[in-house]
Amino acid sequence: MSESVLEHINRLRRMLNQYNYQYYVLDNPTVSDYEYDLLIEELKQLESAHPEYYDVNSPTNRVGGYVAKSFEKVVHTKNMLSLANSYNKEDIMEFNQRIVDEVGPVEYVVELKIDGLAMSVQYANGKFIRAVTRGDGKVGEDVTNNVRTIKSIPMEISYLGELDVRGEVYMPKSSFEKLNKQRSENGETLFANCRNAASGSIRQLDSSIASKRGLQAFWYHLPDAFDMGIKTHQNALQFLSQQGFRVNEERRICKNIDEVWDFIKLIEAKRDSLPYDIDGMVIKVNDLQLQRQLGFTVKYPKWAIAYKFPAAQVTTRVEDIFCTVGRTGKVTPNAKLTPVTIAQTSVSYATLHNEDFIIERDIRVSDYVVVHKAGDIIPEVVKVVMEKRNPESKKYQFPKVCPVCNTLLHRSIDEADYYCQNIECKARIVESIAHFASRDAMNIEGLAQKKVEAFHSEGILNSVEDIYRLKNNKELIMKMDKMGAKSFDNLVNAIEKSKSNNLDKLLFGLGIRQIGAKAATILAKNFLTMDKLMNSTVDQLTEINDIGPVMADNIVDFFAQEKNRELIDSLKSFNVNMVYNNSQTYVSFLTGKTVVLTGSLERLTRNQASSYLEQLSAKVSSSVSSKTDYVIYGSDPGSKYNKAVDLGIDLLTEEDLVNELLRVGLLQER
Ligand code: 1X8
Repeated sequence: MSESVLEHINRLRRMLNQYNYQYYVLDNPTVSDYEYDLLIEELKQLESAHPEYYDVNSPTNRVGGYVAKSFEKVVHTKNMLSLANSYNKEDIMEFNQRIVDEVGPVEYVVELKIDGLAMSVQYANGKFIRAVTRGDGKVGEDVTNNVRTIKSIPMEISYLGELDVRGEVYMPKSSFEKLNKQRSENGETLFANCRNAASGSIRQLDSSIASKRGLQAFWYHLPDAFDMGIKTHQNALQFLSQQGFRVNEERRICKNIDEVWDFIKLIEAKRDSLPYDIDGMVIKVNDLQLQRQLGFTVKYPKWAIAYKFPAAQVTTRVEDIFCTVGRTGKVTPNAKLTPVTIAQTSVSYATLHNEDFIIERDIRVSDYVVVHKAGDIIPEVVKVVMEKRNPESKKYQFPKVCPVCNTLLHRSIDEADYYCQNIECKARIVESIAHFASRDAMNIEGLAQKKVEAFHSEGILNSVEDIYRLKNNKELIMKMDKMGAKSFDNLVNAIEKSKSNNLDKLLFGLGIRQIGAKAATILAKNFLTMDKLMNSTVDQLTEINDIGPVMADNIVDFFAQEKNRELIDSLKSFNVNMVYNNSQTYVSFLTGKTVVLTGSLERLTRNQASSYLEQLSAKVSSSVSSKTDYVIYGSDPGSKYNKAVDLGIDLLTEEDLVNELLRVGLLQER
């Protein structure tokens, strides 16, 4: 008998699930990408011809595409625990002793502690139904649609009872490097480490983004194992493996605590060669009956502990201490170091933050210092190795005058930083101009720091407004820079283009103290024109959410200064745009959808609601039909509401709409 369509679809799904398992769990592909793609294509066509056989868990549905409005909160049926931490052999011995005192000598399972984000995945009737983040351990967020795109996670298992499996979603080092390379090419901010990248990917509302991030997962905990009749943790892991879950094989059963320590040392030595980041090890009592007996403290299980590797720290020498001056005039001390490698990158400089930081640690030129990466990214001096100090070294003297313009520096009593107060200081001018031209501000390509310095030295770039006069210096610029006519034209075009930037970019570019990109956007949206903002009062400013009194003071101060008002006038004379154009594209679950409004709304007028929906690129229609995607209703809705119910159209309240407008940033909280 020939196969029915449903049988055909099911056979393809089974094959593809099997191929996913072989590829992503066993790391052992059995078909070529080409064959795999052909089967996916065949399945896609059958599914689109037979929507009645749609299955959310189909292999075709693992590339994402679902765009969520937000993540639903979910209460964990069993708390997702965290573990007590330990940092050295003594801590581990103590942990063991407490257990021995209570239940006698035990066997341990020692596993790697994966540096990702903890996840619970849930199954019923052999099907994947939900994935929830750890959250605060009690309540997490439903990230099912993103987790579905991680192809090593089984969508079907043979166990038919309800199952809650816990583990870690992480980003392999190779995916992390690829992602950051891409982001760097696109001028996007880089992720600091694999964990942040994994967490940022899982928090994407559009699951097709998560699907492209190369995420992976390891599973290490089955909270119901004991109740399922499983005797040991090792057996629980084997059960998970048999069900198709990816379980880390780098683990060891240890008969006593010395074996535990040996295994820790062994893994620590090869930590860097693993294809994923780990931040330590986890030690668990193997016997589940004994785990029960040991129980919990208020916070942690008594039958497990995390061992944290020491953060990467390296000793090197301070060759010099020098200060840099930022655009606000702030003076920052830095250490020039003999280059060393920390966590795979070469480090030659470390920030010393401010005078107090140096005094507290008594850091001197020629000292040997221990350096680490704060938050695993910014190199920082931890301490001086006093035994190695040259007895003839002298305390570091913070400069009294600006290292760039020699003006006396100023430090307020309640501040840690020194400032150069000379507004003509070359460093301040160059930094301000470079900031104005930078990507998140006016985004003038070809006018980075080095160029600004060079033009400033030539005397053709002494202020922000001079940027718009650079085109009059064609000969000089081409000569000094060995720039071709084409490059010069590109620079001039980039400068011209910046004139039509939106108001928020200009506001950020002005470098008003404490006004970052986000505050600049809020100001632009609220005031719409430079003139209105320039003439605003502290009261008007603080009425806006997110604008505090300090920011408000800084804004009013900035525009009170004659030279700043002159700068704005001058920019106006060059036709730099001074108004906010709200033509930004907002992406929402309503984008591209046909929407009908009905009933009376409270927070928004009907016109406002329509206009906001149009800004989301939704089509607002006046009558309900089968083409309608959503009906948004207020109080006393009429026949349109009833028709929507009859047709099974999704209904939204005004509050749903307002929440979405808040989320995308079209509305601000009141
Ligand atoms: C967290 C982690 C655990 C394990 C691996 N990686 C983690 N990040 C493991 O048990 N192998 S356990 C754990 C926790 O309970 N908080």
